[in-house]
Amino acid sequence: MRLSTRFVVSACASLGILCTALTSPSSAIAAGADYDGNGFSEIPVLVPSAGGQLEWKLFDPASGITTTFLPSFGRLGNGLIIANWLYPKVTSAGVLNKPNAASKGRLVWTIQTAVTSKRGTRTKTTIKQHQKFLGRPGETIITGGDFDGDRIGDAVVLANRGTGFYKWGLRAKFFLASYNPGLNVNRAYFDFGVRGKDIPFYLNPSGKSDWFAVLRESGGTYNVLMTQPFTRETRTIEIGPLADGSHPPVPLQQDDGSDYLVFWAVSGNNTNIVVKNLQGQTVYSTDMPLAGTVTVGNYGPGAGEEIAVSAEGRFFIINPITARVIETSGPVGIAADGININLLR
Ligand SMILES: [Ca+2]
Ligand SMILES: [Ca+2]
Ligand SMILES: [Ca+2]
Repeated sequence: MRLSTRFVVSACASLGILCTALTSPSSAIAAGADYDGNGFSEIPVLVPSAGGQLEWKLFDPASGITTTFLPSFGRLGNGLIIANWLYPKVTSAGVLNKPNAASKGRLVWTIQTAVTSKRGTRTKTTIKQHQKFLGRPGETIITGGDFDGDRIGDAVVLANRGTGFYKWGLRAKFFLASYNPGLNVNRAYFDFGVRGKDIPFYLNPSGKSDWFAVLRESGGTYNVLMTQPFTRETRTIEIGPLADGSHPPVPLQQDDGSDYLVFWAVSGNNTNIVVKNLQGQTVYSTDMPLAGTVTVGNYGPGAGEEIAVSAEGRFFIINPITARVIETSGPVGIAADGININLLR
């Protein structure tokens, strides 16, 4: 049984472009990626130029409308750090880059937020960019989670040192604190999960905050182990066997704020999707007729978040509660969402 890594986007190959480390997508307490704060998620679709720069388009699957969000931000080979870094309801675009001259060996975190204001009939959009340095090449960077429950995205670095456990370094209010001098970045470190064996991610089992989580294989079957870093509460879920090539699970938010887990695997020209509740029971499964990328967000009015499976501008939007599937078309590029697990070497 082999799990594929979710560190590298498979959509790159289908674009005919060599790309090494652009992160795979995947949402938690803050729904998917909501750039205008209206409660529904847009799908960021990153379109690489011949030179490798990325144009950020926003595809709204509910209306079918695509807008250009950022004409040029980041490039192929960057990681993605899309999260509600500054505002509880508005998502910032973000890229993670290798160290530069100023960063002293640390990874470079850059976010851009577009704030639109209306005065009379005129609309003005201001783009703000913020940059910070944290983590090193070879360390896993997890963004999109909200572990202290303030609805602002928290940064996590899994350090490459110490014992055989992942050392989770949590920085709550990571970007926000830079602009609020009175605000302390809450730093904390926790040993959790076996380094190099368990697959780290996060989920929200309570509706209150995200928990650290790992997927652990044992004799062909899987468990999810999770812990809340502040209360130290722990829980284990028996998942059972998974398909060959399964991607690590993606949290899918329900209306009460708690998550289901989405497992997915591409096999031939199909994407197989299995949704499990936190008792480990399968609540929905389907095969979509394209070899696609899976993203998660609140893409429509049906209960909870939806799953998008997309490739080459074809998008299937699936609500696992109502079992309703909608096919629509959008931009061709690399579809992303607000759960980003990065490993830059
Ligand atoms: Ca929106
Ligand atoms: Ca937070
Ligand atoms: Ca929905």
